[in-house]
Amino acid sequence: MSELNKIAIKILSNGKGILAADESTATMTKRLQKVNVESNEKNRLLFREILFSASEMRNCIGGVILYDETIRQKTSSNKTIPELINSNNSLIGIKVDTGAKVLAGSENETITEGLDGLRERLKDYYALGARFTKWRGVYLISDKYPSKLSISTNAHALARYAALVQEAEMVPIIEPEVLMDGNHTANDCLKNTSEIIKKCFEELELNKVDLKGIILKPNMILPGNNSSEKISNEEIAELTLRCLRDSVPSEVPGVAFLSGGQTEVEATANLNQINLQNNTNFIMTYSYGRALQQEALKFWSKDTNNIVGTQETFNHRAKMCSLAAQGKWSENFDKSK
Ligand code: 5MM
Repeated sequence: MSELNKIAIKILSNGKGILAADESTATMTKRLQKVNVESNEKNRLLFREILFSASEMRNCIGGVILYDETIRQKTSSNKTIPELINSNNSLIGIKVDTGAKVLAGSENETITEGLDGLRERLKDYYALGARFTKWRGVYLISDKYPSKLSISTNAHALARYAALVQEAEMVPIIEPEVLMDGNHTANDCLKNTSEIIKKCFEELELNKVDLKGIILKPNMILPGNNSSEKISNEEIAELTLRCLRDSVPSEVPGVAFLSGGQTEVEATANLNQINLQNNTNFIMTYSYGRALQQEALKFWSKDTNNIVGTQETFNHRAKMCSLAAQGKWSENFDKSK
């Protein structure tokens, strides 16, 4: 087993998943302002430190994705944030893209940037304790999109990123996120997501990326959030598994889904069903941002001194996700809370 494969398995196995706490300052500011908390360096650190010190980190979170600001911060007890996360037997991840920018040649689509100087930045992050990284390509579905240009340029960037990350001895998370925005059907989502993922793997292979040493972070296959189509958890699981079986090479150790704007319970129920129906060899787990954090953020915003209550809220959600990653979740566990 290669070192990179060992890292990927350690992050994803035993009912663990990933906490995506890599919101850039702009995104974190929006999330804090929505709950009437001032966004400053101290508050961003405070909320994240509360989550990273919660007791279920040890059982449920195999890795945390951080943003550049956070990986350099120190806790109230003068530990570095990487030391705090590592003390829970969880690994450090870092977002290394510099964001989705307007794609020249397309009116509404984006290309994710950050390749310039990446080799040097990776050395710095490794020295700070990072052992895995994240890069997110963003795709739209509509009558015109995704364009061939967006599919091809984002796959190329993801593959060049992944090759550099493995050269730096870290595991790259490949995140091609097909947004839920729009009125498309689940079948449109299936067709487009499959094409996008296949193109990513074509480029990854061309760039000689070791597929045993990556983690795929895709969206689930869902109807658009403005679509009138309603489908069951079983159908979502069936379509998502069909997509991954057809487009992901079998060497890939695991898939960690993004929550993509689903509610906490939807993201949990769908992951649970995917595990119940899983007919692939891939580990199927979570790399959730909002679906792990938003309940805790709402709770904390009402009383920022209530650390215990905020941690209990986070612990509950992490436990539900961990059960779902093992196909052991039931909605009664969420109702009885
Ligand atoms: C945590 O949010 C990340 C986005 O941050 P920026 O937009 O500020 O770069 C995002 O990449 C996230 O990791 C994934 O989309 C998964 O998050 P959700 O909330 O969809 O599970």
